[in-house]
Amino acid sequence: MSLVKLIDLPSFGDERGGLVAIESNQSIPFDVKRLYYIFKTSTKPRGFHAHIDLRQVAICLKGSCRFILDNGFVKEDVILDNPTQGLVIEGLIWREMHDFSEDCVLLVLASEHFTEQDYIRNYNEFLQVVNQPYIHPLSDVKSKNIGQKTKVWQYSVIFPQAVIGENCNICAHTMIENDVQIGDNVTIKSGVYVWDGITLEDNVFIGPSVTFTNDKTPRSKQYPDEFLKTVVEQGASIGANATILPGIRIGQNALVGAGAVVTKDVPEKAIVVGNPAIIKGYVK
Ligand code: T46
Repeated sequence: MSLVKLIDLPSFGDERGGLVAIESNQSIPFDVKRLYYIFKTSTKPRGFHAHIDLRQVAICLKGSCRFILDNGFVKEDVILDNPTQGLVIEGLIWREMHDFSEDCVLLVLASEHFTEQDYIRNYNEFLQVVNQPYIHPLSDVKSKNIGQKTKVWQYSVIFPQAVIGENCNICAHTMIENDVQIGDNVTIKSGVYVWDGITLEDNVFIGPSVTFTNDKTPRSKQYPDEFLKTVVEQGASIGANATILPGIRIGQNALVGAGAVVTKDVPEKAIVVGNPAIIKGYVK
């Protein structure tokens, strides 16, 4: 989706001249609490900040200027030179204004009263905020070791010592215990419990309701000194409902078929299916 959101303002111009009518919550998509205008502009650029909560519509009443909008991943440019058009700026967007014409008059309608606390004026700080992990409010996440851009969805429980890398997707209804290492770009679909002793390396995909285990002889209230270690190596994928018995290594880029019961190590790039899982071939 483009960062540049232009709205056409209701315009009633006729042979007598132009007339634009602006109304809160109608032509403008929020309650306008403040307006300000920038005029007698110089060639110096302005802006260079983001807002945490503010929604704004910028309208160039006279002349022109160029906005750069940046969400931390992509940057887009737009020239404002039309008083019947408004640029909506909302969400965490770094904005810069350049190339003001001498006669530029820029009107900005804002959803909140002025507060300096709402500004992020340092670009690195902005990038940190944009990239911070997204933790859904209905999850229970105790770990502080969660990488940038990782998303944790509803009803996920993450224990305090778990380590999770960057850009992972931890879907709803999952649990991740303490002695767990998860690399970058890992996807864990819903209904997966990642117990103590399990490592998922970078780019691993764990399908829905995959079952991991960590004890060959489980007895209620009896705990081994250490749980058996399972490692899913880089780029491996495990299909829905597969069961991985304890202490197993699944090799790089291997593919485990849906419903397979994996009872021994899986070599690199092997495709395994069935119960007990056997090698059906190798990925190219
Ligand atoms: C934005 C872009 C498009 C106030 O006291 N009240 C106000 O309502 C405003 C807008 C500014 N100020 C003060 C804060 C600064 O001490 O005016 C001074 C200049 O503001 P700033 O340097 O932020 O101006 P610009 O042109 O760089 O940015 C402005 C808006 O501040 C900002 O919200 O999105 O226009």
